[in-house]
Amino acid sequence: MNADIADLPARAEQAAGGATSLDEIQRVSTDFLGKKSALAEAKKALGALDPDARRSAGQLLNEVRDRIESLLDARRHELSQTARVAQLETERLDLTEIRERTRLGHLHLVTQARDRLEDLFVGMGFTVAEGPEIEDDWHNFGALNFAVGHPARAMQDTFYVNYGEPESTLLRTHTSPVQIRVMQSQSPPIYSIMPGRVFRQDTADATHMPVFHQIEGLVVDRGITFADLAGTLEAFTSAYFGPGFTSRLRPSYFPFTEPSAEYDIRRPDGSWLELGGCGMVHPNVLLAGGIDPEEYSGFAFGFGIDRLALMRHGVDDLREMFINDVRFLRQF
Ligand code: FA5
Repeated sequence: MNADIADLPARAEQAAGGATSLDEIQRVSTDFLGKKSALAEAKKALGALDPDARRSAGQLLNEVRDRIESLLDARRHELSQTARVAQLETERLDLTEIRERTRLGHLHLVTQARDRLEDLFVGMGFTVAEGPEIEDDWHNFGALNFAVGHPARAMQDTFYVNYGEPESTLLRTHTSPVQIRVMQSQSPPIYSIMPGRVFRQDTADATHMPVFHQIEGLVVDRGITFADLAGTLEAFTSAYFGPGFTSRLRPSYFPFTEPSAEYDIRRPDGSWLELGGCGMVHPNVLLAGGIDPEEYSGFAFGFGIDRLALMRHGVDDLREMFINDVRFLRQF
């Protein structure tokens, strides 16, 4: 019996080595240490031995059991480590893959254009001002020298808001009313730009939207002339569009500027597009803003931001920018 028993640890080690899971180790443990194991049988047989032989055989059995238990423990530990590594591996998240799937978007073309315009003019010493999108008739028309019933009002087909007297409250048709608010809130020198959203009953086509964006510019100081206006627009054109684009001023009419001009841009393909209006601030407008036209003069301009973005990126239809097809927007 002694030889068989002394052999048990080596056999148990071999069986444990072949086990590949904690369940299999449990089976090996039952085989070698359980009630029906050779060790248990040998223990039962101890009673038949004489006291001296029983003591030494008992000691051997205890040593064998301890060795088997510790080698099974060691193998259990090894297998649970391996299982943990395997579990970590299957639960691993590939974060690079997730980032790929949730690609970051970017600012809309018009917002990009607006930010860039602000940066350019702030760099030229202008401040940025804003006004309300819902305006009263006086700021949008009256203070800008549009006479009541004057056909010039029909140049900008207005959306009226059902508030107060009929046709007294409206969605602003241009950013020019912000000029009045700026003049009322500060005294010259004024060098400000006023970007914002405007509304007209225009049918959407390649160059028109019913909701669009303008950027207004207003300079009021002593001794401002038309040459300052032309020089500012020239500097702006080359800074914003870069080489290949030129601009021209074309005589025009706005009730709030005198003289007035249209500002057109020539695309690299040779075609022209009207981007905005400009002119010397009319004395009546300075007066409405609380400024003495005998002491100060100024110029103003108002450009369509959407059309600026259109030109800059070579898009040929304004509507493309607002359909919000990501395949289109992603290009910019
Ligand atoms: C004005 O709105 C004047 N307030 C501009 C101005 C300001 C003149 C200061 C003098 C001094 P106009 O209606 O032309 O002008 O519009 C100016 C620009 O807005 C146009 O040149 C064009 O670029 C843009 N625009 C006008 N209507 C639309 C539209 N429906 N969709 C997109 N852009 C438009």
